[in-house]
Amino acid sequence: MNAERVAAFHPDLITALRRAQRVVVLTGAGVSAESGVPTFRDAQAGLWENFKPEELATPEAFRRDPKLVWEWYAWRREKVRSVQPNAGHKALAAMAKRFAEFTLITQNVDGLHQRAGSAGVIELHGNITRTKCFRENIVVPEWTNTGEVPPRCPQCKGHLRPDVVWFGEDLPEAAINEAMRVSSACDLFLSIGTSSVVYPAAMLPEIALRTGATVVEINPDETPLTSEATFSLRGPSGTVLPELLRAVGIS
Ligand code: BJW
Repeated sequence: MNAERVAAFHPDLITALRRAQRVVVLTGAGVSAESGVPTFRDAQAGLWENFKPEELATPEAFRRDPKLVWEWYAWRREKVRSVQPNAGHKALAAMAKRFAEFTLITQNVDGLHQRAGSAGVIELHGNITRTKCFRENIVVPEWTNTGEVPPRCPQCKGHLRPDVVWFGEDLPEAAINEAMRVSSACDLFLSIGTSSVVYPAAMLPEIALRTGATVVEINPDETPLTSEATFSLRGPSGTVLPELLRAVGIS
């Protein structure tokens, strides 16, 4: 594709972007897909192809087989370390500077928005690069590597686990509260690269719609949000976002 091409977007969408004062963006795994990070519900590769992510990302799975779950996250952590932010992450970092208020909320645990230059990112589901104690629920920055998998907490000798939010666990309170506050007070909400099936994150565009915001979805596939969104743009975020910004005159 010619990088200079500017796709035709609905004129009302361009107007909404040009007029927006308070912008909220919610991202999901699709935003990192073009960096080479498999999306959450993608088929797992190699060693992990026989496991369903939904069945590994739970406290019950960790209790049942802590070694298996720790190793899955160790494999994913290495993957994340080996990749770079893509054009979609960079477009969002550039957008922040162009609106009076701009909040980036992510469900992703890979830290790629921050590496692309986004500041103040609200991480709803934690961060895979941090580790915490399963028993005490406190972040553990360092531990002695004895070869045991998972390693043990230096304080209580309980198992360590990734500092991410598993199914059935509460989201970090400050993060979800702030996400709901900005979603109910924005005039433009973008939902990008998420299947819109995991709550409470999937509630955020619903809140924005109810309070009268323009809601724009960017995704190659339809989701439960598609029929509700004001505009739904079909395509990969690493292409659609830069094109949209060029059309609005932001990049
Ligand atoms: C592209 C692309 C490209 C591809 N460009 N796009 C209300 C109703 C029903 C259920 C519940 C409810 N409230 C709570 C629940 C239960 C549960 C839930 O939502 N279950 C549903 C699945 C039914 N929620 C919870 O348990 C949450 N906790 C909670 O609510 O606490 C209170 C409570 C406690 C006890 C009982 C009940 C309530 C916690 C949710 C935690 C989610 N954690 C995970 C794992 C994080 C760690 C890890 O990564 O391993 O977060 S699950 C997983 O899903 C991960 C993701 O952040 C999250 C969302 O996935 P995402 O980002 O949408 O990825 P995909 O793979 O699903 O989709 C990718 C999309 O990208 C696709 O649409 C592609 O088309 C698209 N795409 N290429 C743009 N290039």
